[in-house]
This record gives sequence, C-alpha cells and structure tokens, in this order.
Amino acid sequence: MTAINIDYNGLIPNNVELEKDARVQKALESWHPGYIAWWKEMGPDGFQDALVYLRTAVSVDNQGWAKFDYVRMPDYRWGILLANQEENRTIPFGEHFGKPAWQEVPGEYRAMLRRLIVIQGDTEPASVEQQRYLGKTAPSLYDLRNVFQVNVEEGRHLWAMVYLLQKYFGRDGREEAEELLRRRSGSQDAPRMLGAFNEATPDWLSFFMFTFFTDRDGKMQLESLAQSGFDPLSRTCRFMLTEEAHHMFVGETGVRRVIQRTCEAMKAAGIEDANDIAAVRALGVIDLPTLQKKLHLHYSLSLDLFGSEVSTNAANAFNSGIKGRFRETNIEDDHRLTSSTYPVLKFVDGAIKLVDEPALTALNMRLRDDYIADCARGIERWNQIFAQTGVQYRLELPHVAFHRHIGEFRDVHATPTGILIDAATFQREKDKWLPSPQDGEFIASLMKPEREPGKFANWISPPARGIDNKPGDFEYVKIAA
Ligand code: BYC
Ligand code: FE
Ligand code: FE
Repeated sequence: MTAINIDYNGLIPNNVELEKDARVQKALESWHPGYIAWWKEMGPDGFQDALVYLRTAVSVDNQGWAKFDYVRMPDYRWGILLANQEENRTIPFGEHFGKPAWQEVPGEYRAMLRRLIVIQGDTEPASVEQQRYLGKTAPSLYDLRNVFQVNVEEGRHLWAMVYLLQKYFGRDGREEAEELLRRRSGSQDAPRMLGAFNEATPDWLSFFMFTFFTDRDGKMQLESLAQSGFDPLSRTCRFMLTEEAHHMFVGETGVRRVIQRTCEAMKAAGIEDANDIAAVRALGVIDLPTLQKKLHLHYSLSLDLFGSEVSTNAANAFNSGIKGRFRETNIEDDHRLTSSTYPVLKFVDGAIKLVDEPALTALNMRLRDDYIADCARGIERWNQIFAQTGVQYRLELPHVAFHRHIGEFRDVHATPTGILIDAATFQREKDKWLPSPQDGEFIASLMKPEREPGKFANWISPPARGIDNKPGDFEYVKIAA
C-alpha cells in the first residue's frame, strides 16, 4: 500500500500530492470561492459563526481516522481524501476483468464516467440544500451538531467528485464543476438531477428518515462505484463510505430515539392502542402510524434512485468495468454476467410478476434488492424496541410498487401491501399511507428548538451515548452570542 499523509498546509487539505500538480491545484483553488459562496448561501441557515464540535479526518487508515474539535463551519477543512492505493489492483468485473485497474480515464468510457461522477456529485450539495433550515428547530445541541457534521461531510463529498472532474476531464470537467454549484434542490429552472433530491426535508423526522433511507442509497451506489476499474473513483468512494456510515447512524438512531420516546410516553399514560392517534399526540410525541407514513414516503422516494429495473445504462457501466455490484469482489461467479439471468419484478398483463431477465440489464434491480435487504435489517432493529417496551406495533417496508415515479411501477397505483388500485382510489386513500398536510402540521408543531446542553425536546429520547464519548450535558454547539 502506498500511504500518503494528509497535507493540511495548503488551502485544500489532501493526500493526493496536490502541490505537485499545479494545474489541478489552480483549478480547485479557483473553484474554492464559488464553493464557499454556495455554502454561505445554501448551507445551514444561521450558525455560521457557531463553534461546532466536528470530526475532521487526520488520516485515511482505520486508526486515527478522526480528530474532534470546535470549528466554525465555513472554516471546516474540506479536503481531497482518497483511500490508500491498493498495489496491483485489477478490474474486478466486466469485459476487462482481471486487467490492471485504470489510473487514467479510458477514452472510450469518458462520457459514461463523467455522467456517473456528475450524478453522484449532484446529490451531495443537494442534500445540504434540503437540510438548510433544520438547525432552527433542532431538538438538542447533540442533534444540531449531527446535522452539521452530515452537512460538512456532504460538502466534502462534492469536493471528492469535483476533484475527479477537474483532474481527469479537462475543460468539460471544469464546466460540470461549475454547474454543480449552480443547480439548486427544488428549483424550477435548474433542479438537482435526481427526483428525491428535489423534495423538501421539512422536519427532523424527515431528516432522520432521509439519512436512514436516502443516505443508504448513497452507501449502495458508492459501494458499486468503489468497485470501479477507474482506480481514482474507487479510492475516493472507499473513503466516502467511512463517512457515510455516520450519516446512517444519525438516521437509524434518530428514528430509534423517536420510537423509544413515543413508546415510553404511551406506557406512562397507559395507552394500549397505538392507533389512538389523538391520545398519543396529546402527549406531545409522534404517533407510530405517522412514523410509518414517513417511512413509506422516504423509502419509496429512495427506491426511485435505483433507476429502471431493466437498464442498458447499468449493463454498459458494468460491462465496461465502470460500476460494479454491491461487494462485487465477495461474489462467487464469473463477474462477467454474459450468460446468467436475474429475477426482476415487473408489471405484466395487469399483474405484478417475477420475470427472469439477462443479469446484465437487471443490475439496478439487483442493487435495489441488496438495498431492500439492508433496510429490512434496520427496520427489524427498530421493531425490537416495541418488544422491549411492550407496545403492540410493527413497522413495515411497503411493497416496491407503492408510490413510485421511476421504473416498472411508475404508471400504476398500488397500496403499501402491493394491491393494484386505480388512480381515483389512490387519491382517496393516500392520506392513510403518506403524510397528510395535517400530519405535517402536527409534526411541525413539535419542532421547537432545544438549546440547553443536555436537554432534549419532548418528542425524542436522549442518545445512548455521546459523540466522542462526551458526557450527556456536553455543549456540542457553542452558538455565538
Ligand atoms: N430521478 O437506465 P435508467 C447519495 C434517469 S445518493 C431522475 O433507468 P440508470 C446521497 C437516468 O438518469 C447516490 N432521473 O437508469 C444520499 C436516465 O436519464 P438519461 C447517488 C432518473 O442510468 C444522501 C434515464 O432516467 N449516486 O450519494 O441505469 C445524501 C433512464 O435511466 C432517476 C448515484 O446515483 C431518478 N431517480 O440508473 C447525499 C450513482 N433514475 O441519462 C448523497 C450514479 C433514473 O437517459 N448514478 N433517471 O437522460 C447511477 O448509477 C445511475 O445514473 C442511476 C440511474 C442509478 C441514478
Ligand atoms: Fe454523500
Ligand atoms: Fe451521506
């Protein structure tokens, strides 16, 4: 392994020997002011002068990954950090299987690679934009610090993709880097590229669901790109994945703490029926059916991020060695998929059926299946809380045909259990399945900031332990006077 320490001396911290590459260094330094301007305009609203107890990478190996310190967000050291280069790495799949991994962009795949890097890059600032107003209503300083940690790291993920564009794609790479700062989540004229990244994140329950479900799509896509035969992409994704784990931790434990608090409040008040929404809401906690509706929403939006079940884009990306499968190197097969098939859930003759498709074109479906299995494990961990607290309830993932806008099921309507219904029925029933305006108003009414160290809003439990093992009343954010 060739390990290079992170150089924190220049404007842009990095472990890619940027100082030896004047052209790229100059390109990144001239992109930097635009990035800071974007951060100030579209990053967290307020709090830019607050001291936030943030984690910064000091090395990319497993020991000593992180250093914690109080930082003002605009002073966060956004850097270019690649996982160490694996010696003699070979392309792990596709028609070039077994050949040495590429250190430069293969000319014939340039357009495809650029497109995937741009799509990946576009999601990162989009999520920061979506989370822009959450600071105002954070249920504790602990949670406030966590959303800011997620935000600075998503900002760094943008840097990771922009580095690849600037270093390997010349003038059009520079243009794409500018466009990444120009598009805006939810904008009419210049929206972000993928659907889920133009949706609102109106409250903290949405934020936790987003980091559980949508950041988990990020994990799956980054795992696939970490397999890439284009080695710089693989290395940068491998390091991003170590940050991604924290984002999913925030989501999983966030929802867990909401469930915990609701169950405890129900028990204390002697409420047995989780569907007695009025009684539960009167306790100032989030009722479980509303939680289930938020889950339906964020899960279905995240499923759309896998693209069409059957996709020639996906087949081409795999065949050419650009984008692999989830944990490709652990799979035991020929890694070429030229003759195998994969079962795909399709809409055929008015019914939902499993149909065998060529494995190469079914790669989006396969990744989505891996994603669903990963989600389901998380849901089961949440469901254990009901057993532990003695509340009769279960959270469920809805059927993949429910509430979809991309792929096989985009033109049909289905219930959360997968029964096909007509548009009028869906319209009539949808407030039972997805958050209604009234649900939104109720949740919004709970979103009152709690800024005293060690205190938490009534609707959420404290975390099991502090960040960096800090005590319960630690002041994670020092809000400037
Ligand atoms: N919305 O063959 P198809 C993350 C377009 S999240 C709008 O079905 P393909 C993060 C598609 O672009 C991870 N358009 O799909 C999480 C294509 O358009 P063109 C982000 C969509 O290409 C939280 C057409 O439909 N990374 O990191 O096989 C916080 C037909 O496409 C959508 C990646 O996604 C959609 N949902 O697969 C922060 C990895 N879906 O080209 C960050 C890179 C499809 O015909 N991206 N379309 O105009 C990819 O690998 C693929 O582009 C996709 C789509 C999986 C997204
Ligand atoms: Fe990210
Ligand atoms: Fe993330």
